[in-house]
Amino acid sequence: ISESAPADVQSLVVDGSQLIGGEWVPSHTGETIEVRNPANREIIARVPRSDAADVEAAVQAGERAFPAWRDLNATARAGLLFRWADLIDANGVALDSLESQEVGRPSWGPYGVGGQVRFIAGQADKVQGVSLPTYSPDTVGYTLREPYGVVGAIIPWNAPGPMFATEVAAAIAAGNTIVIKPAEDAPLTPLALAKLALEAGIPAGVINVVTGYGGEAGAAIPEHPRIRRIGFTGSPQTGRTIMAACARNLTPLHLELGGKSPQVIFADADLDTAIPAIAAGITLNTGQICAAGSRVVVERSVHQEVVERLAAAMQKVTVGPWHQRVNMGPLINEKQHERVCGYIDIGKEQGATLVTGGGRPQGAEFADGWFVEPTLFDNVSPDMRIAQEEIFGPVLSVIPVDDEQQAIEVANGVEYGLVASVWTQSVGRAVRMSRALQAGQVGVNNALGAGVIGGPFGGYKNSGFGRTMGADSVLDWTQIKTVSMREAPLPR
Ligand code: TXE
Repeated sequence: ISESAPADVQSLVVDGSQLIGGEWVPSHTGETIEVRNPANREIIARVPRSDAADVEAAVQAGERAFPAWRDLNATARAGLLFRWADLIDANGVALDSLESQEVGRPSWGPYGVGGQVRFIAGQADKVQGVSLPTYSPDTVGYTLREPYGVVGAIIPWNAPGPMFATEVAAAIAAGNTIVIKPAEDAPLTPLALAKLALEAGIPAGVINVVTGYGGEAGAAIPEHPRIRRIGFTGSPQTGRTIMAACARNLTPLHLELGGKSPQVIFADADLDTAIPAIAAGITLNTGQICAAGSRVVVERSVHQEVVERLAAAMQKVTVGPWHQRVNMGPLINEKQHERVCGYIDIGKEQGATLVTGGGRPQGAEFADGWFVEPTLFDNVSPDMRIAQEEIFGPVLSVIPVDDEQQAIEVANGVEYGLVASVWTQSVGRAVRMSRALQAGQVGVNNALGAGVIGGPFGGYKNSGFGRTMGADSVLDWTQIKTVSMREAPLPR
Protein backbone atom coordinates (compact mmCIF):
# COMPACT_ATOMS: atom_id res chain seq x y z
CA ILE A 1 0.00 0.00 0.00
CA SER A 2 1.29 3.51 -0.71
CA GLU A 3 3.44 4.70 2.18
CA SER A 4 1.71 8.05 1.96
CA ALA A 5 -1.64 6.39 2.67
CA PRO A 6 -3.09 7.42 6.04
CA ALA A 7 -2.39 5.13 8.99
CA ASP A 8 -6.04 4.01 9.25
CA VAL A 9 -5.93 2.79 5.63
CA GLN A 10 -2.56 1.08 6.18
CA SER A 11 -3.91 -0.69 9.25
CA LEU A 12 -6.75 -2.21 7.21
CA VAL A 13 -4.46 -3.76 4.64
CA VAL A 14 -3.56 -7.37 5.09
CA ASP A 15 -0.41 -7.88 3.02
CA GLY A 16 0.40 -11.36 1.75
CA SER A 17 -2.13 -13.36 3.72
CA GLN A 18 -5.71 -14.57 3.61
CA LEU A 19 -8.20 -15.60 6.28
CA ILE A 20 -8.75 -19.31 6.95
CA GLY A 21 -10.19 -20.51 10.24
CA GLY A 22 -9.55 -17.17 11.93
CA GLU A 23 -5.82 -17.23 11.03
CA TRP A 24 -4.04 -14.97 8.56
CA VAL A 25 -2.13 -17.42 6.40
CA PRO A 26 -0.22 -17.51 3.11
CA SER A 27 -1.23 -19.88 0.30
CA HIS A 28 0.09 -23.40 0.76
CA THR A 29 2.61 -22.79 -2.02
CA GLY A 30 3.66 -19.40 -0.65
CA GLU A 31 3.02 -17.82 -4.05
CA THR A 32 1.44 -14.38 -4.28
CA ILE A 33 -0.36 -12.11 -6.76
CA GLU A 34 0.38 -8.40 -7.14
CA VAL A 35 -2.52 -5.98 -6.67
CA ARG A 36 -1.95 -2.83 -8.69
CA ASN A 37 -3.30 0.70 -8.65
CA PRO A 38 -5.02 0.97 -12.05
CA ALA A 39 -4.28 4.70 -12.25
CA ASN A 40 -0.50 4.19 -12.44
CA ARG A 41 0.07 0.41 -12.29
CA GLU A 42 2.05 0.66 -9.04
CA ILE A 43 1.95 -2.41 -6.82
CA ILE A 44 -0.14 -1.61 -3.74
CA ALA A 45 -0.08 -5.01 -2.04
CA ARG A 46 0.35 -8.75 -2.56
CA VAL A 47 -2.16 -11.44 -1.75
CA PRO A 48 -1.82 -15.23 -1.67
CA ARG A 49 -2.18 -17.11 -4.96
CA SER A 50 -4.30 -19.97 -3.70
CA ASP A 51 -5.62 -23.11 -5.30
CA ALA A 52 -7.80 -26.12 -4.52
CA ALA A 53 -5.69 -27.15 -1.51
CA ASP A 54 -6.26 -23.76 0.15
CA VAL A 55 -9.98 -23.96 -0.65
CA GLU A 56 -10.03 -27.41 0.97
CA ALA A 57 -8.43 -25.96 4.12
CA ALA A 58 -11.02 -23.17 4.14
CA VAL A 59 -13.89 -25.65 3.72
CA GLN A 60 -12.59 -27.67 6.66
CA ALA A 61 -12.38 -24.50 8.75
CA GLY A 62 -15.96 -23.65 7.75
CA GLU A 63 -17.09 -27.17 8.68
CA ARG A 64 -15.48 -26.89 12.11
CA ALA A 65 -17.17 -23.53 12.77
CA PHE A 66 -20.57 -24.49 11.37
CA PRO A 67 -22.30 -26.38 14.23
CA ALA A 68 -21.69 -23.68 16.85
CA TRP A 69 -22.60 -20.86 14.44
CA ARG A 70 -25.77 -22.64 13.32
CA ASP A 71 -26.79 -23.26 16.94
CA LEU A 72 -26.01 -19.78 18.24
CA ASN A 73 -29.32 -18.11 18.93
CA ALA A 74 -30.36 -15.99 16.01
CA THR A 75 -30.55 -12.75 17.99
CA ALA A 76 -26.96 -13.22 19.12
CA ARG A 77 -25.96 -13.85 15.50
CA ALA A 78 -27.76 -10.64 14.52
CA GLY A 79 -25.92 -8.82 17.33
CA LEU A 80 -22.53 -9.82 15.94
CA LEU A 81 -23.56 -8.66 12.47
CA PHE A 82 -24.72 -5.32 13.92
CA ARG A 83 -21.30 -4.96 15.59
CA TRP A 84 -19.65 -5.68 12.26
CA ALA A 85 -21.81 -2.96 10.65
CA ASP A 86 -20.79 -0.50 13.37
CA LEU A 87 -17.09 -1.23 12.78
CA ILE A 88 -17.54 -0.80 9.03
CA ASP A 89 -19.16 2.60 9.66
CA ALA A 90 -16.40 3.58 12.08
CA ASN A 91 -13.79 2.73 9.40
CA GLY A 92 -15.89 4.06 6.52
CA VAL A 93 -13.49 6.74 5.33
CA ALA A 94 -10.52 4.36 5.33
CA LEU A 95 -12.49 1.57 3.62
CA ASP A 96 -13.70 3.98 0.94
CA SER A 97 -10.11 5.10 0.39
CA LEU A 98 -8.81 1.51 0.20
CA GLU A 99 -11.52 0.48 -2.25
CA SER A 100 -10.78 3.60 -4.32
CA GLN A 101 -7.13 2.58 -4.58
CA GLU A 102 -7.68 -0.94 -5.76
CA VAL A 103 -10.65 -0.19 -8.06
CA GLY A 104 -9.27 3.16 -9.25
CA ARG A 105 -12.43 5.12 -8.57
CA PRO A 106 -12.75 8.50 -6.88
CA SER A 107 -14.46 8.56 -3.48
CA TRP A 108 -18.15 7.70 -3.42
CA GLY A 109 -18.64 9.77 -0.30
CA PRO A 110 -20.08 8.14 2.81
CA TYR A 111 -19.34 4.41 2.68
CA GLY A 112 -22.67 2.61 2.44
CA VAL A 113 -21.55 -0.94 3.22
CA GLY A 114 -22.27 -0.66 6.97
CA GLY A 115 -25.88 0.13 6.13
CA GLN A 116 -26.13 -2.93 3.86
CA VAL A 117 -24.79 -5.20 6.60
CA ARG A 118 -27.10 -3.58 9.16
CA PHE A 119 -30.16 -4.25 7.00
CA ILE A 120 -29.20 -7.93 6.64
CA ALA A 121 -28.32 -8.18 10.36
CA GLY A 122 -31.90 -7.19 11.10
CA GLN A 123 -33.10 -10.20 9.11
CA ALA A 124 -31.01 -12.75 10.99
CA ASP A 125 -33.59 -13.38 13.72
CA LYS A 126 -36.55 -13.06 11.37
CA VAL A 127 -35.92 -16.23 9.40
CA GLN A 128 -39.16 -18.07 9.98
CA GLY A 129 -40.97 -21.15 8.83
CA VAL A 130 -44.74 -21.61 8.77
CA SER A 131 -47.15 -23.85 10.63
CA LEU A 132 -48.93 -26.33 8.38
CA PRO A 133 -52.45 -27.73 8.43
CA THR A 134 -52.59 -31.43 9.23
CA TYR A 135 -54.92 -34.34 8.48
CA SER A 136 -55.62 -35.10 12.12
CA PRO A 137 -55.51 -33.12 15.36
CA ASP A 138 -52.82 -35.33 16.90
CA THR A 139 -50.31 -34.07 14.35
CA VAL A 140 -48.40 -30.81 14.27
CA GLY A 141 -46.73 -29.66 11.07
CA TYR A 142 -44.32 -26.84 10.44
CA THR A 143 -41.36 -25.81 8.30
CA LEU A 144 -37.85 -25.00 9.44
CA ARG A 145 -35.54 -22.84 7.37
CA GLU A 146 -32.10 -24.32 7.91
CA PRO A 147 -28.69 -23.21 6.71
CA TYR A 148 -26.90 -25.34 4.12
CA GLY A 149 -23.59 -25.68 5.95
CA VAL A 150 -20.44 -24.39 4.26
CA VAL A 151 -21.37 -22.23 1.28
CA GLY A 152 -19.21 -20.52 -1.35
CA ALA A 153 -19.14 -17.20 -3.14
CA ILE A 154 -17.07 -15.68 -5.94
CA ILE A 155 -17.22 -11.93 -6.42
CA PRO A 156 -15.91 -9.47 -9.02
CA TRP A 157 -13.64 -6.44 -8.73
CA ASN A 158 -15.96 -3.56 -9.61
CA ALA A 159 -17.49 -3.05 -6.16
CA PRO A 160 -15.54 -5.42 -3.91
CA GLY A 161 -16.75 -4.05 -0.58
CA PRO A 162 -20.50 -4.03 -1.31
CA MET A 163 -20.30 -7.41 -3.09
CA PHE A 164 -18.41 -9.02 -0.22
CA ALA A 165 -20.76 -7.61 2.40
CA THR A 166 -23.99 -8.59 0.67
CA GLU A 167 -22.96 -12.19 -0.07
CA VAL A 168 -21.25 -12.80 3.28
CA ALA A 169 -23.78 -11.05 5.51
CA ALA A 170 -26.77 -12.84 4.00
CA ALA A 171 -25.10 -16.26 4.02
CA ILE A 172 -23.91 -16.08 7.62
CA ALA A 173 -27.07 -14.35 8.90
CA ALA A 174 -28.87 -17.55 7.86
CA GLY A 175 -26.40 -19.62 9.91
CA ASN A 176 -24.08 -20.82 7.15
CA THR A 177 -20.32 -20.50 7.20
CA ILE A 178 -18.70 -19.26 4.00
CA VAL A 179 -15.64 -19.59 1.78
CA ILE A 180 -15.42 -16.54 -0.47
CA LYS A 181 -12.98 -15.69 -3.24
CA PRO A 182 -12.60 -12.02 -4.12
CA ALA A 183 -11.42 -10.98 -7.58
CA GLU A 184 -7.67 -11.01 -8.10
CA ASP A 185 -7.78 -7.31 -9.05
CA ALA A 186 -9.55 -6.14 -5.89
CA PRO A 187 -9.11 -8.45 -2.88
CA LEU A 188 -7.97 -5.84 -0.34
CA THR A 189 -11.33 -4.35 0.68
CA PRO A 190 -12.82 -7.84 1.17
CA LEU A 191 -9.85 -8.83 3.36
CA ALA A 192 -10.22 -5.60 5.35
CA LEU A 193 -13.93 -6.25 5.85
CA ALA A 194 -13.15 -9.79 7.01
CA LYS A 195 -10.65 -8.38 9.50
CA LEU A 196 -13.36 -6.11 10.91
CA ALA A 197 -15.75 -9.06 11.12
CA LEU A 198 -13.24 -10.93 13.30
CA GLU A 199 -12.82 -7.81 15.43
CA ALA A 200 -16.61 -7.64 15.80
CA GLY A 201 -16.53 -11.11 17.34
CA ILE A 202 -17.80 -13.19 14.42
CA PRO A 203 -16.12 -16.48 15.29
CA ALA A 204 -13.09 -17.95 13.53
CA GLY A 205 -14.03 -20.07 10.52
CA VAL A 206 -17.41 -18.45 9.92
CA ILE A 207 -15.91 -16.21 7.20
CA ASN A 208 -13.01 -17.65 5.21
CA VAL A 209 -11.48 -15.53 2.47
CA VAL A 210 -9.34 -17.33 -0.11
CA THR A 211 -7.58 -15.11 -2.64
CA GLY A 212 -6.26 -16.08 -6.06
CA TYR A 213 -7.05 -16.40 -9.73
CA GLY A 214 -10.43 -17.45 -11.07
CA GLY A 215 -9.17 -20.55 -12.83
CA GLU A 216 -7.37 -21.75 -9.68
CA ALA A 217 -8.91 -20.75 -6.32
CA GLY A 218 -12.17 -19.70 -8.01
CA ALA A 219 -12.73 -22.90 -9.98
CA ALA A 220 -12.09 -24.98 -6.84
CA ILE A 221 -15.18 -23.54 -5.11
CA PRO A 222 -18.00 -24.84 -7.37
CA GLU A 223 -15.98 -28.01 -7.91
CA HIS A 224 -15.85 -28.71 -4.18
CA PRO A 225 -18.43 -31.39 -3.35
CA ARG A 226 -18.89 -30.29 0.28
CA ILE A 227 -19.68 -26.64 -0.55
CA ARG A 228 -23.45 -26.82 -0.43
CA ARG A 229 -24.55 -23.62 -2.14
CA ILE A 230 -22.89 -21.00 -4.36
CA GLY A 231 -23.31 -17.31 -5.11
CA PHE A 232 -21.53 -15.83 -8.14
CA THR A 233 -21.33 -12.33 -9.58
CA GLY A 234 -19.32 -11.79 -12.75
CA SER A 235 -19.38 -12.38 -16.51
CA PRO A 236 -21.90 -14.60 -18.28
CA GLN A 237 -19.02 -16.67 -19.64
CA THR A 238 -17.62 -17.48 -16.18
CA GLY A 239 -21.17 -17.86 -14.85
CA ARG A 240 -21.76 -20.67 -17.36
CA THR A 241 -18.53 -22.40 -16.30
CA ILE A 242 -19.54 -22.16 -12.65
CA MET A 243 -23.06 -23.39 -13.31
CA ALA A 244 -21.68 -26.38 -15.22
CA ALA A 245 -19.44 -27.27 -12.26
CA CYS A 246 -22.42 -26.83 -9.92
CA ALA A 247 -24.44 -29.12 -12.18
CA ARG A 248 -21.85 -31.86 -11.76
CA ASN A 249 -22.13 -31.57 -7.96
CA LEU A 250 -25.87 -30.72 -7.99
CA THR A 251 -25.06 -27.60 -6.01
CA PRO A 252 -27.73 -24.88 -6.06
CA LEU A 253 -26.59 -21.38 -6.90
CA HIS A 254 -27.52 -17.83 -7.76
CA LEU A 255 -25.90 -15.85 -10.57
CA GLU A 256 -25.62 -12.11 -11.21
CA LEU A 257 -24.15 -11.64 -14.68
CA GLY A 258 -24.33 -8.02 -15.72
CA GLY A 259 -26.61 -6.05 -17.96
CA LYS A 260 -27.29 -3.80 -20.91
CA SER A 261 -29.71 -1.57 -19.10
CA PRO A 262 -31.97 0.78 -21.09
CA GLN A 263 -32.74 4.37 -20.14
CA VAL A 264 -36.04 5.02 -21.91
CA ILE A 265 -36.70 8.74 -22.37
CA PHE A 266 -40.15 9.91 -23.48
CA ALA A 267 -40.88 13.37 -24.87
CA ASP A 268 -42.61 14.39 -21.63
CA ALA A 269 -39.57 13.56 -19.46
CA ASP A 270 -37.98 16.13 -17.19
CA LEU A 271 -34.67 16.32 -19.02
CA ASP A 272 -33.12 18.56 -16.37
CA THR A 273 -33.23 15.54 -14.05
CA ALA A 274 -32.74 12.79 -16.61
CA ILE A 275 -29.63 14.02 -18.43
CA PRO A 276 -27.27 14.49 -15.46
CA ALA A 277 -28.48 11.25 -13.87
CA ILE A 278 -27.89 9.25 -17.05
CA ALA A 279 -24.44 10.78 -17.65
CA ALA A 280 -23.49 10.10 -14.02
CA GLY A 281 -24.90 6.57 -14.22
CA ILE A 282 -22.70 5.53 -17.15
CA THR A 283 -19.53 7.19 -15.84
CA LEU A 284 -19.82 6.19 -12.17
CA ASN A 285 -17.05 3.65 -11.50
CA THR A 286 -15.95 4.27 -15.13
CA GLY A 287 -19.05 2.45 -16.37
CA GLN A 288 -17.98 -0.73 -14.58
CA ILE A 289 -21.30 -1.28 -12.85
CA CYS A 290 -23.63 -4.10 -13.78
CA ALA A 291 -26.63 -1.77 -13.35
CA ALA A 292 -25.16 1.00 -15.55
CA GLY A 293 -27.68 2.39 -18.06
CA SER A 294 -25.71 1.93 -21.27
CA ARG A 295 -28.50 2.37 -23.85
CA VAL A 296 -30.57 5.53 -24.19
CA VAL A 297 -33.81 4.65 -25.98
CA VAL A 298 -35.30 8.02 -26.82
CA GLU A 299 -38.53 9.22 -28.43
CA ARG A 300 -37.62 10.81 -31.75
CA SER A 301 -39.16 14.23 -31.06
CA VAL A 302 -36.61 14.90 -28.28
CA HIS A 303 -33.77 12.87 -29.79
CA GLN A 304 -31.66 15.79 -30.97
CA GLU A 305 -32.01 17.72 -27.74
CA VAL A 306 -31.17 14.65 -25.67
CA VAL A 307 -28.01 13.92 -27.68
CA GLU A 308 -26.78 17.51 -27.41
CA ARG A 309 -27.40 17.70 -23.71
CA LEU A 310 -25.91 14.25 -23.02
CA ALA A 311 -22.78 15.18 -24.98
CA ALA A 312 -22.40 18.36 -22.91
CA ALA A 313 -22.94 16.44 -19.67
CA MET A 314 -20.39 13.78 -20.59
CA GLN A 315 -17.82 16.37 -21.62
CA LYS A 316 -18.12 17.88 -18.15
CA VAL A 317 -17.10 14.59 -16.50
CA THR A 318 -13.53 15.09 -15.28
CA VAL A 319 -11.18 12.14 -15.65
CA GLY A 320 -7.99 11.40 -13.71
CA PRO A 321 -6.28 9.39 -10.97
CA TRP A 322 -8.65 8.48 -8.15
CA HIS A 323 -7.02 10.67 -5.51
CA GLN A 324 -7.48 13.87 -7.49
CA ARG A 325 -10.73 15.79 -7.53
CA VAL A 326 -12.19 13.95 -10.49
CA ASN A 327 -15.52 12.36 -11.39
CA MET A 328 -14.09 9.31 -13.11
CA GLY A 329 -10.94 7.21 -12.72
CA PRO A 330 -9.34 4.59 -14.99
CA LEU A 331 -10.67 1.16 -15.96
CA ILE A 332 -9.53 -1.69 -13.74
CA ASN A 333 -6.90 -3.37 -15.93
CA GLU A 334 -5.42 -3.86 -19.38
CA LYS A 335 -7.94 -6.54 -20.37
CA GLN A 336 -10.84 -4.22 -19.54
CA HIS A 337 -9.13 -1.34 -21.38
CA GLU A 338 -8.71 -3.45 -24.51
CA ARG A 339 -12.32 -4.57 -24.24
CA VAL A 340 -13.75 -1.05 -23.96
CA CYS A 341 -11.51 0.40 -26.70
CA GLY A 342 -12.39 -2.61 -28.87
CA TYR A 343 -16.10 -1.87 -28.51
CA ILE A 344 -15.53 1.78 -29.38
CA ASP A 345 -13.87 0.62 -32.63
CA ILE A 346 -16.74 -1.79 -33.30
CA GLY A 347 -19.26 1.04 -32.81
CA LYS A 348 -17.45 3.17 -35.39
CA GLU A 349 -17.06 0.25 -37.82
CA GLN A 350 -20.74 -0.67 -37.60
CA GLY A 351 -21.74 2.89 -38.50
CA ALA A 352 -22.77 4.52 -35.22
CA THR A 353 -22.05 8.26 -34.95
CA LEU A 354 -19.32 9.06 -32.43
CA VAL A 355 -20.53 12.27 -30.74
CA THR A 356 -17.95 12.73 -28.01
CA GLY A 357 -15.03 10.84 -26.44
CA GLY A 358 -13.82 7.64 -28.00
CA GLY A 359 -10.16 7.95 -27.08
CA ARG A 360 -7.61 7.88 -24.32
CA PRO A 361 -7.34 11.23 -22.53
CA GLN A 362 -4.06 13.00 -23.31
CA GLY A 363 -1.50 14.15 -20.75
CA ALA A 364 1.30 12.82 -18.58
CA GLU A 365 -0.96 11.81 -15.70
CA PHE A 366 -2.85 9.42 -17.98
CA ALA A 367 0.22 7.74 -19.47
CA ASP A 368 0.45 4.75 -17.09
CA GLY A 369 -3.21 4.20 -16.21
CA TRP A 370 -6.07 2.45 -17.99
CA PHE A 371 -7.97 5.63 -18.83
CA VAL A 372 -10.65 6.12 -21.47
CA GLU A 373 -12.85 9.14 -22.25
CA PRO A 374 -16.57 9.22 -21.52
CA THR A 375 -17.97 8.21 -24.90
CA LEU A 376 -21.31 8.89 -26.56
CA PHE A 377 -22.55 7.17 -29.72
CA ASP A 378 -25.66 8.37 -31.55
CA ASN A 379 -27.79 6.77 -34.28
CA VAL A 380 -27.12 3.34 -32.88
CA SER A 381 -29.37 0.65 -34.30
CA PRO A 382 -30.68 -1.99 -31.91
CA ASP A 383 -28.81 -4.84 -33.59
CA MET A 384 -25.35 -3.25 -33.41
CA ARG A 385 -22.95 -4.98 -31.04
CA ILE A 386 -22.58 -1.83 -28.90
CA ALA A 387 -26.36 -1.97 -28.40
CA GLN A 388 -26.41 -5.67 -27.55
CA GLU A 389 -23.27 -6.55 -25.59
CA GLU A 390 -22.14 -5.43 -22.16
CA ILE A 391 -19.15 -3.11 -22.61
CA PHE A 392 -18.51 -2.40 -18.91
CA GLY A 393 -17.05 1.01 -19.63
CA PRO A 394 -18.23 4.65 -19.91
CA VAL A 395 -19.81 4.15 -23.34
CA LEU A 396 -23.39 5.23 -23.95
CA SER A 397 -25.42 4.36 -27.07
CA VAL A 398 -28.41 6.43 -28.17
CA ILE A 399 -31.17 4.61 -30.09
CA PRO A 400 -34.06 6.76 -31.39
CA VAL A 401 -37.56 5.22 -31.46
CA ASP A 402 -41.00 6.33 -32.71
CA ASP A 403 -43.37 5.40 -29.91
CA GLU A 404 -43.97 3.52 -26.68
CA GLN A 405 -44.41 0.16 -28.39
CA GLN A 406 -41.11 0.44 -30.22
CA ALA A 407 -39.42 1.67 -27.04
CA ILE A 408 -40.53 -1.53 -25.27
CA GLU A 409 -39.34 -3.73 -28.13
CA VAL A 410 -35.92 -2.09 -28.25
CA ALA A 411 -35.53 -1.93 -24.47
CA ASN A 412 -36.36 -5.64 -24.15
CA GLY A 413 -34.52 -6.69 -27.31
CA VAL A 414 -31.31 -7.81 -25.61
CA GLU A 415 -30.32 -11.00 -23.82
CA TYR A 416 -29.85 -9.14 -20.53
CA GLY A 417 -32.52 -7.97 -18.08
CA LEU A 418 -30.94 -6.40 -15.03
CA VAL A 419 -32.13 -2.79 -14.66
CA ALA A 420 -34.36 -0.57 -16.81
CA SER A 421 -35.26 3.08 -16.35
CA VAL A 422 -38.17 5.09 -17.68
CA TRP A 423 -38.17 8.86 -17.80
CA THR A 424 -41.70 10.27 -18.08
CA GLN A 425 -44.12 12.51 -16.22
CA SER A 426 -47.10 10.35 -17.12
CA VAL A 427 -48.23 8.02 -14.36
CA GLY A 428 -50.07 5.83 -16.83
CA ARG A 429 -47.00 5.37 -18.95
CA ALA A 430 -44.86 4.70 -15.87
CA VAL A 431 -47.26 1.96 -14.78
CA ARG A 432 -47.39 0.38 -18.26
CA MET A 433 -43.65 0.55 -18.78
CA SER A 434 -42.73 -0.79 -15.36
CA ARG A 435 -44.83 -3.85 -16.16
CA ALA A 436 -43.59 -4.23 -19.74
CA LEU A 437 -39.85 -3.92 -19.13
CA GLN A 438 -38.03 -7.22 -18.66
CA ALA A 439 -35.69 -6.40 -15.80
CA GLY A 440 -35.14 -7.32 -12.17
CA GLN A 441 -35.19 -3.62 -11.22
CA VAL A 442 -37.16 -0.82 -12.86
CA GLY A 443 -36.45 2.81 -12.03
CA VAL A 444 -39.00 5.47 -12.87
CA ASN A 445 -37.28 8.85 -13.14
CA ASN A 446 -34.28 7.20 -11.52
CA ALA A 447 -31.13 6.06 -13.33
CA LEU A 448 -29.75 3.07 -11.43
CA GLY A 449 -32.91 1.65 -9.92
CA ALA A 450 -31.46 2.82 -6.62
CA GLY A 451 -33.00 4.71 -3.72
CA VAL A 452 -34.86 1.94 -1.91
CA ILE A 453 -33.67 0.22 1.25
CA GLY A 454 -33.54 -3.55 1.14
CA GLY A 455 -34.65 -3.86 -2.48
CA PRO A 456 -33.90 -7.36 -3.81
CA PHE A 457 -31.31 -7.13 -6.58
CA GLY A 458 -30.88 -9.52 -9.49
CA GLY A 459 -31.66 -10.29 -13.09
CA TYR A 460 -34.23 -11.42 -15.59
CA LYS A 461 -33.16 -13.48 -18.62
CA ASN A 462 -29.39 -13.88 -19.04
CA SER A 463 -28.60 -11.38 -16.31
CA GLY A 464 -28.95 -14.31 -13.95
CA PHE A 465 -31.25 -15.59 -11.26
CA GLY A 466 -31.63 -15.34 -7.51
CA ARG A 467 -31.63 -12.08 -5.59
CA THR A 468 -29.09 -10.39 -3.34
CA MET A 469 -29.43 -7.50 -0.87
CA GLY A 470 -33.08 -7.86 0.14
CA ALA A 471 -34.65 -9.83 2.96
CA ASP A 472 -35.21 -12.67 0.47
CA SER A 473 -31.46 -12.98 0.02
CA VAL A 474 -31.14 -14.39 3.53
CA LEU A 475 -33.89 -16.92 2.79
CA ASP A 476 -32.06 -17.88 -0.42
CA TRP A 477 -29.22 -19.15 1.76
CA THR A 478 -31.58 -21.51 3.62
CA GLN A 479 -33.21 -24.82 2.76
CA ILE A 480 -36.70 -25.76 3.90
CA LYS A 481 -37.45 -28.76 6.06
CA THR A 482 -41.03 -29.89 6.65
CA VAL A 483 -41.55 -31.42 10.10
CA SER A 484 -44.63 -33.47 10.83
CA MET A 485 -44.83 -34.44 14.49
CA ARG A 486 -47.25 -36.83 16.03
CA GLU A 487 -47.79 -38.29 19.43
CA ALA A 488 -47.03 -42.03 19.29
CA PRO A 489 -50.31 -43.90 18.86
CA LEU A 490 -51.58 -45.20 22.20
CA PRO A 491 -51.78 -48.99 22.55
CA ARG A 492 -55.42 -50.15 22.21
O1 TXE B 1 -15.13 -11.38 -15.10
P1 TXE B 1 -15.07 -12.82 -14.48
P2 TXE B 1 -13.95 -10.43 -15.66
C1 TXE B 1 -18.55 -8.60 -16.89
C2 TXE B 1 -18.15 -7.31 -17.57
C3 TXE B 1 -16.67 -7.49 -17.75
C4 TXE B 1 -16.58 -8.96 -18.04
C5 TXE B 1 -15.24 -9.60 -17.78
O2 TXE B 1 -18.80 -7.25 -18.82
O3 TXE B 1 -16.16 -6.72 -18.80
O4 TXE B 1 -17.54 -9.53 -17.19
O5 TXE B 1 -14.79 -9.34 -16.46
C6 TXE B 1 -13.63 -15.30 -10.99
N1 TXE B 1 -14.06 -20.32 -11.96
N2 TXE B 1 -18.64 -8.42 -15.45
O6 TXE B 1 -13.09 -11.18 -16.61
O7 TXE B 1 -14.07 -13.68 -15.17
C7 TXE B 1 -12.67 -14.15 -11.04
O8 TXE B 1 -11.45 -14.49 -10.43
C8 TXE B 1 -14.37 -19.63 -10.86
C9 TXE B 1 -19.94 -8.08 -14.93
O9 TXE B 1 -13.26 -9.79 -14.53
O10 TXE B 1 -16.47 -13.30 -14.46
C10 TXE B 1 -13.45 -13.08 -10.29
O11 TXE B 1 -13.34 -13.31 -8.89
N3 TXE B 1 -14.21 -18.30 -10.75
C11 TXE B 1 -19.98 -8.31 -13.48
C12 TXE B 1 -14.88 -13.34 -10.75
O12 TXE B 1 -14.90 -14.69 -11.21
C13 TXE B 1 -13.69 -17.65 -11.82
C14 TXE B 1 -18.82 -7.85 -12.69
C15 TXE B 1 -15.38 -12.43 -11.87
O13 TXE B 1 -14.55 -12.58 -12.98
C16 TXE B 1 -13.36 -18.32 -13.01
C17 TXE B 1 -17.57 -8.24 -13.33
C18 TXE B 1 -13.56 -19.73 -13.05
N4 TXE B 1 -13.27 -20.44 -14.13
C19 TXE B 1 -17.52 -8.46 -14.68
N5 TXE B 1 -12.90 -17.41 -13.88
C20 TXE B 1 -21.28 -7.90 -12.83
N6 TXE B 1 -22.27 -8.77 -12.96
O14 TXE B 1 -21.39 -6.89 -12.18
C21 TXE B 1 -12.94 -16.20 -13.27
N7 TXE B 1 -13.42 -16.33 -12.01
